[in-house]
Amino acid sequence: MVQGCENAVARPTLRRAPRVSYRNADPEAVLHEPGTLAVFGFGAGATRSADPRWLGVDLECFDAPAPLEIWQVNGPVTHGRAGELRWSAGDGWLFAAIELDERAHDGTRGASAAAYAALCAFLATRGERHVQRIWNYLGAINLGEGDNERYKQFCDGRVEGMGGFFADGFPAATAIGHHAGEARLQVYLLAGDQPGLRVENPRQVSAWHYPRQYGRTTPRFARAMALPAQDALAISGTAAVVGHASAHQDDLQAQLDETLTNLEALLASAGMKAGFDTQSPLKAYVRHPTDAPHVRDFLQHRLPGVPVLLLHGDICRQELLVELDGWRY
Ligand code: 3EB
Repeated sequence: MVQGCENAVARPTLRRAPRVSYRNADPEAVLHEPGTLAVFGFGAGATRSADPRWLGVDLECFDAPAPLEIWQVNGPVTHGRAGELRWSAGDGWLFAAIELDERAHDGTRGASAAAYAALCAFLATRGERHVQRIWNYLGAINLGEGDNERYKQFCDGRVEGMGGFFADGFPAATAIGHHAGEARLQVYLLAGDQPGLRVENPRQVSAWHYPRQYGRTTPRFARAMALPAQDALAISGTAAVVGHASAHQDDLQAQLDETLTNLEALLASAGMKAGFDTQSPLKAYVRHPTDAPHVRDFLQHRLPGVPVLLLHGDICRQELLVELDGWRY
């Protein structure tokens, strides 16, 4: 019965990272392609789909027409809905998304607690429970003073909702403000059946160790996550933060330079070669629409050939004008 007994002790195959790309296409056509795990449209004008793998992100894109963001895996994908969240799964990877109205959850804190509680409860039922990457989009992120700023309420609710779920460490993350109405909270994630490797940036204090001045509850995220096969680095929202402080207040050019320095430090920390290429899609979140052309020119010059999606989004610290996130394959 036993043949090839040298293979009798099976080594788990390390999962190949999902491919993330931007493309101008019809969402239904992309959803019909084999291996499509998720498709994202951007802004109010995005073509919609009833498929649970489709998500309309509440951020406007500065490029017209806005491309789709597409996640694809090897092999067949199943999908469904579970309460207020929707999900898809294939090849050991899981996409899950939830969109809540804060008015039904007693505000920002309650909505973020509910979103994280629902996502964590769902993940606990799945084999793919190693969250590699998570995105959070909320309205009016900088509204409110001090500890009452909406971003800080979001941080409070995030910790409340996640409970002990991330006891082994936090995923890589992004938290950005949209302009599609204060009450809409969107959270979506990529999880897998194998753990990734968390990467911190030696130039920056780990977010969960930020001092008290940034809020009652520290932001809970890793600076980046190397996916299980080490074939991709998922990079968190990265801005001009040095140590724990925001650098170059109100100076867009200097913030862009500092952000690229942070990204290169992160690649080095992950043991990766310097630089980004045509396979490494990035997003740039720009606070002021009038800054978008400069950000586009800067990135084309400094990161030639790199696919960049330029989005209108508010960074969670008022003084920060731009933030980048994305993938390095
Ligand atoms: C920073 O470095 C910028 O709260 O999930 C970046 C990425 C930031 C994720 C989050 C916040 C978050 O602190 C802000």
